[in-house]
Amino acid sequence: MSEQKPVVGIIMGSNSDWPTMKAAAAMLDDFGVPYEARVVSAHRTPDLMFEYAEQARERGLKAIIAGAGGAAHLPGMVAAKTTLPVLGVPVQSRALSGQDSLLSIVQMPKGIPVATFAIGEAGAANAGLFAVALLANDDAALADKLLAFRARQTQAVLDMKLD
Ligand code: RP5
Repeated sequence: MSEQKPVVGIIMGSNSDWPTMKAAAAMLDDFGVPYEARVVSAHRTPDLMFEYAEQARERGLKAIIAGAGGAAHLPGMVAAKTTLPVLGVPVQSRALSGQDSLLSIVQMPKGIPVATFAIGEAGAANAGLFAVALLANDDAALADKLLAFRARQTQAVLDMKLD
């Protein structure tokens, strides 16, 4: 985590979500985007969740990446209390492999959007990339880094060899 003032908040329902949500943090690290990461549970710390969401904009955050598993209410409830973009990551649950998390997060009723990503690490990494893309709208240097990332990714595929 950088010493600069965070512009992205990464929150998750439990520290058991961190191995997944680390992929979002790693992406932000790669792009030099300052972020904070902490556990905020919809069910176990509801007052903290509301406080976090209510104060996020005034603290300077531009987006919140929220990951949760099971009955994953965190992204939707946070979105209900802030007008910042909320990026929801369904964490792979033990009982239902994250199908429950995905449906809980993606099926928001009209009026309160949560941008929902794939289950697990790929979703977390893409949420990080999506936050970078949002910030790049007002940051030409970050937009250049995003283009360079895409170019490297394209080249890596072009360079792939098969046995
Ligand atoms: C959710 O319950 C968390 O987001 C986590 O994915 C799941 C299990 O939490 P722990 O029992 O591991 O703390 O609230």
